[in-house]
Amino acid sequence: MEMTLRWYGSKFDTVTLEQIRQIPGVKGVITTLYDTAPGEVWSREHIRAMKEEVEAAGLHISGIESVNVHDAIKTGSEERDMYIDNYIETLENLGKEDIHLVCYNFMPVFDWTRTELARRRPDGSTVLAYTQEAVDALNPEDMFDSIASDTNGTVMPGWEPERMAHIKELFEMYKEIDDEKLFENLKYFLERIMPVCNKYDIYMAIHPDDPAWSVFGLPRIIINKENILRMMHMVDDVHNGVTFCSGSYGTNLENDLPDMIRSLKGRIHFAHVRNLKFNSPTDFEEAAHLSSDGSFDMFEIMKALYDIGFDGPIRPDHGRMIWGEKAMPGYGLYDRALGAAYLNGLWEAIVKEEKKHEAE
Ligand code: DNO
Repeated sequence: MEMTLRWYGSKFDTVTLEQIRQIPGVKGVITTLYDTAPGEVWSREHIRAMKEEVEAAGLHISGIESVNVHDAIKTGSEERDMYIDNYIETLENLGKEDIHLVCYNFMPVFDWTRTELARRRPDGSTVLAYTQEAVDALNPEDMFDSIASDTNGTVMPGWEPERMAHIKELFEMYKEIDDEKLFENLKYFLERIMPVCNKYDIYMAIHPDDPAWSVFGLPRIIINKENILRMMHMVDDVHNGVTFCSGSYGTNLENDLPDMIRSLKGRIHFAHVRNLKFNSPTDFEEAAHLSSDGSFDMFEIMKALYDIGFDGPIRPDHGRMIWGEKAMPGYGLYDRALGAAYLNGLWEAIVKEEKKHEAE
């Protein structure tokens, strides 16, 4: 595996490339052209400029998170082919710039959903949190207002104001879309992009729905082992792969994370590893990466990744806000750096232990 950190670009991120470079073991960043809208073609010049900036700081681009998929593609509307053509052009330009990993999601309307961006934990840190009761009491527009008022002045991915201005229209577009239709539209999209992925060896890595169930009555399909295996089989190409995100699949306590990882051998191209603390099955908050701070066994997650021979980029995921840092909720420097160091430690121990066994 390769340890990386997500970075939103110098115009948007409070964390600098120079800081990222000093996190032990981190040489790669996962980044994006944050000021492009879903559906827009990414020009080669823009991609190259981003690459040069990262490389000038002594790092490299390990992958893109995300190239977002336009709602016309997700809903299968008349305009979808035009937007898929644009997506293909973006993939071509990324391939020509030697970028081979693209994370994306197929979530209707909202990307990830949380009901609090700064819940205080007993140690004084603040974290993102979710309660189903709070979602049930909100309508989707209020949800956006509550997120927007709590972002430390940053723009949260998936909650861009331009996008949320159209929320009613977006809901209208999904009126006829159920899980089956969404699967069909995903298949159509993947079948059209696979040739370009094969040509440039680009690994597509779908991000799970977060939380891993339906919110506001919208369909959600990338939520469990059964569905994700269905997706792998329906377009059976190694370039059709997965971002294994422990914090997203883990929202549903019925998901056995190490077992899911093992069942996806060869198809996990990117991993987000973080921990959650459950107060009840429908109330969880994000925790430090350390197993004992939350509800997951992080050793078992890393061990499963090791066992399947995972060699792609991995990144610590959302961190807590600690030590007075002001940053995009979940994406400060300090706690993610602690997370990277901890995950590197687990990995080193697993590798050395396994090598010792092999030598015996
Ligand atoms: C949130 C992230 C998501 C993720 C997208 C991938 O912090 O995990 O926004 O990047 O769903 O397309």
